[in-house]
Amino acid sequence: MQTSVTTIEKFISEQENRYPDATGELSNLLYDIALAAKIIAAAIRRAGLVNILGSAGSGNVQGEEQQKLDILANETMKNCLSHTGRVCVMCSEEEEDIIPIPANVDAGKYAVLFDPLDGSSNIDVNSAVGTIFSIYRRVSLEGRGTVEDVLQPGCRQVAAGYVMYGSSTMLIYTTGQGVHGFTLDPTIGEFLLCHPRIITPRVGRYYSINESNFGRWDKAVQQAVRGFHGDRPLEMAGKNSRYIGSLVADFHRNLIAGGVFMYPADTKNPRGKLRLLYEAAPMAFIAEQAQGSATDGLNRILDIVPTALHQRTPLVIGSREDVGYVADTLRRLQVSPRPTGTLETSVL
Ligand code: AHM
Ligand code: MG
Repeated sequence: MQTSVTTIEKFISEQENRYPDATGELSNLLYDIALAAKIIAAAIRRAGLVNILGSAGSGNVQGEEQQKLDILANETMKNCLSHTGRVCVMCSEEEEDIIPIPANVDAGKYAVLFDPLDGSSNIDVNSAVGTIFSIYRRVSLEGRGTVEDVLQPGCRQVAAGYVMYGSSTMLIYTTGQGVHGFTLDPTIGEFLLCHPRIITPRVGRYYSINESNFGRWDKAVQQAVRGFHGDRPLEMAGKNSRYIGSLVADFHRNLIAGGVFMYPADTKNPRGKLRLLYEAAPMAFIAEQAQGSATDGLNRILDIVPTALHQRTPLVIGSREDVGYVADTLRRLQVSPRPTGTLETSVL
């Protein structure tokens, strides 16, 4: 039996020790999230057994059906974060407004945003789902946090990550010092380092997109996807298709094996389906830290200045050359109005 392992706690504190000014607050915030992940993972594992699957009968703010585990995951994240004194405000994909911390708790210096259980339509069929989180330093000057603390462009994130509840539970995070992955060992209840410094391949093996939307995309997106089919061999070598319909699982596979995930705008979702703050921005931070990239098709995701908590965005994310190929194709074939509130766009 292996006796030398690196726990997430040891790894984070070793990373932090490199910075003499670090106070440990961000590290502790990451442990809080790791604790929430263990609680959610345990609930998901038990779900099939205790028959708590199924709709809770209440819609979320996007009018989508909310599953019971969505509620449990949302409450778990809030409970693990709100009383620590490290957080000034929270924000969840499942709630309409910002979530203030309790009045009797001192406000901390971080704003935390999360999608407590992404891909929840996959729960009933026992496919992978995940929790996505994003952390910003507060910008409001005093008191409890405000909406201004959460409406920040992704390039200001101090940390982001996701937990994937799959055949095993994994936690992947970045604090801007590379991307690191941990697997939960259920026998000892610890996340153990398994993927230090993840670098995603420059060119991917896979493309991941919901092709049932093909007829609803504009011509430029169709053309880019035809490239992935292998129909434009001079521009793009054909790729294998993989799509689960669970962003965390689709993104994770492509991060490790190389690939591009796309959820473009379509006639049903003219601004895209995925949420900028809870899905696109944190995943974009991770992708860039792994030497991949992320755009809304044309513009860098991390430069978009959010104007609303539940703003949606088209998303093209993954291996750098594949994301660049999509941007080149869209630029050549379409003149798309730039989304409002975009900072100076980085050259891809
Ligand atoms: P959710 O936040 O309501 O779970 O929706 C987001 C999910 C993503 O995980 C996934 O990439 C996408 O929706 C799949 O959408 P579709 O079923 O339209 O392909
Ligand atoms: Mg989601």
